[in-house]
Amino acid sequence: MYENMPFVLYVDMDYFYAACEEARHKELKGKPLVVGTAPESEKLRGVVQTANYEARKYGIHSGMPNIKAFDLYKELNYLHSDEEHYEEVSRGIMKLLKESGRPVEVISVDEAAMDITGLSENEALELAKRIKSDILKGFGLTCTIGIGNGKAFAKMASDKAKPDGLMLVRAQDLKDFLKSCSLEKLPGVGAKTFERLKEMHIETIEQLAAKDPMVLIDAFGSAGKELYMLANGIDESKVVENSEILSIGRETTLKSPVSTVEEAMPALRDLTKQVMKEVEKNGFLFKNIGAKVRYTDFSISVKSYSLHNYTNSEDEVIKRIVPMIASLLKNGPARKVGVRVSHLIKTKGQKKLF
Ligand code: DCP
Ligand code: MG
Ligand code: MG
Repeated sequence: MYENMPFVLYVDMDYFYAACEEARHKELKGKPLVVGTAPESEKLRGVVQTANYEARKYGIHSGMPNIKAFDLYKELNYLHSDEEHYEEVSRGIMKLLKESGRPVEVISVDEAAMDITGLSENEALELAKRIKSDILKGFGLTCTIGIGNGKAFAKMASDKAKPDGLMLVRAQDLKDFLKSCSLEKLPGVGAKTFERLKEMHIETIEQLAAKDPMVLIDAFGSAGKELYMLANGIDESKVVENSEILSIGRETTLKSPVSTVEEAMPALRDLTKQVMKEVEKNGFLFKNIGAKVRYTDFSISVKSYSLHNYTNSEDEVIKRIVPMIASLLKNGPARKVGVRVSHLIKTKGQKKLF
């Protein structure tokens, strides 16, 4: 069974947004730091996007309201998130990984899987150490690398070894490794699935592995089969090479909060133009259009629309973005709006198609 599972090296950056900030604000290194959604002047109103490990010691974590984080630790250092900067750093890291010449799948802004099938375990460990040291030298950032047979298990190893870690799960140790991980660490087990499984009296990966797969398929459809396979140490999904740019987005703070899409139109047109400029520069086509608003209470909502065909049409973006923003504004006035395109493919040399 292992011959169908790629040997995978999985990189996940440590406390990524906050680490990017520490790298350019050296005075913050070693002090508890949170990066969050609200500007510094209104920091009690937003949400924690990530916390460095010093702040995590106080129980602060992603998704927690800032006000709670400051309750847990009053002297907390706080910075407003600068996602464009983190995306730029991310692209640099992904480029570095691709320089290995091996297939790299960019999974998220701070995660990537590399297919290292054919390498011995020792060669894989050597490569991982080199990558860790190159990322540290090049960007002043630490990461954790997991290595294993299958993307899912390499990712779980990286989770387990955090921060600044390196962990190889040998094929013969995979079953024991899975036993040592809690159920919610299995890729595909989100909060909802976790609750459903609990109702079915499945609380460990071992219990999931022993379940009749038909029962899981009845409850979760094809995702049930996937869960059963993963729990039994089988992950045949391939590392699919892609661009280091997963999406292109721009957002802007409005001069005053807007309640209707008409008021937001000048900003939306401008943002769309900026996004399209970047799309053209890279020779991309896209298939997904996303709208984002940040409300006056600093909560964020997003919506996205998937097209049937790839495009690079500005009109198409405007046509889809307007109803999405209008619908988001029904929940209240916004002080920030954003436009993003994703599911990108490269069409080098191709001009406008539509
Ligand atoms: N992020 C966010 N909102 C969340 C979770 C994450 O904006 N609720 C952003 C900030 C993170 C980045 O995504 O820095 C990467 O997410 P990870 O889950 O990989 O978490 P970190 O890299 O911050 O920490 P870790 O060291 O646990 O990987
Ligand atoms: Mg991370
Ligand atoms: Mg991550």
